Amino acid sequence: MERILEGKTGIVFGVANKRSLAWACAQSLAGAGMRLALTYMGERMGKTVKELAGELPGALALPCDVTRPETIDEVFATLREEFGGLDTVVHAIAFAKREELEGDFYHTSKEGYMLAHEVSAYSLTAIARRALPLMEGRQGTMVTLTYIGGLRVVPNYNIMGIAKAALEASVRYLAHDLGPRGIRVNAISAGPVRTLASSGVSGFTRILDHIAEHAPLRRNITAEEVGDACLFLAGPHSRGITGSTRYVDAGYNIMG
Ligand code: NAD
Ligand code: 0WE
Repeated sequence: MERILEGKTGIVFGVANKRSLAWACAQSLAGAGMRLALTYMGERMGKTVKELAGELPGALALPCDVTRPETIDEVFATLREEFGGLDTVVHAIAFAKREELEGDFYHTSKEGYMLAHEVSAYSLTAIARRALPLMEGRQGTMVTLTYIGGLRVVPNYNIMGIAKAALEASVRYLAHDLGPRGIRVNAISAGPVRTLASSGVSGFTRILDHIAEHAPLRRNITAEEVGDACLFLAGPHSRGITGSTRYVDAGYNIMG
């Protein structure tokens, strides 16, 4: 691996454990020489994520709950002290109440609708606004994670699909706002991968089997493939790309 991100700094939001797509992104970025901060939610994840950060040279592990904006402020205050500036933000956070991810979408409660959007969509903008002062004049990049359920109907994905549609639109508006400052913003639309979030989904194995049978590559993707796409979108090889959603899904999205 060429160390194309040597001397750069980044933050990866949403590490829960070693299966997290956030962790795969962190490993790819750190492998290219980037110094990282990882964020986790709640002290229960703290121990695991501190151990994971220990595997990456110079990495920090910081608590952050995006429903508590003061915790986002604290993250960026720490980054200013420890890193000075920031080149890359990776956003890999999503949450909806479990009862909203089954049955008919029209049963979605107002509270469940708002929570899914706060955590899974608005948080990207809340983070971007705070990251901006640290990213000024550095050709920075932001990468978020989305899913095909934001574009097409995936049964049971429900309110998360609406939130991902808002997230993908946020990527375009942020790309428009930040482009003049040299900052690029893109999303990776990943195929299904077994993680803490997806293991809580009933019927997830059936979804994996369906992809393995029907995707052009006739297999599922790996977290490492998402990490490497993140490396591409965060690094100089994608310097002409902003505002886009790139599929890392073994080609499944082209199927009719
Ligand atoms: P994960 O459970 O490892 O990661 C989700 C993260 O969101 C966790 O670290 C969790 O702590 C964090 N989070 C939830 N609520 C939060 C809050 N209030 N404040 C801060 N953090 C909070 O699962 P994952 O599958 O790696 O999910 C990462 C991203 O990838 C999500 O945006 C998800 O929608 C997306 N994605 C996942 C898949 C998949 O099949 N696993 C496919 C496409 C996209
Ligand atoms: O974005 C996701 C996961 C999102 C998610 C999952 C959970 C499960 C546990 C958000 N919040 C929660 N809350 C919980 O309490 N994916 C792309 C994975 C996923 O989730 C699905 C899927 C797929 C694929 C939900 C229903 C149908 C398919």
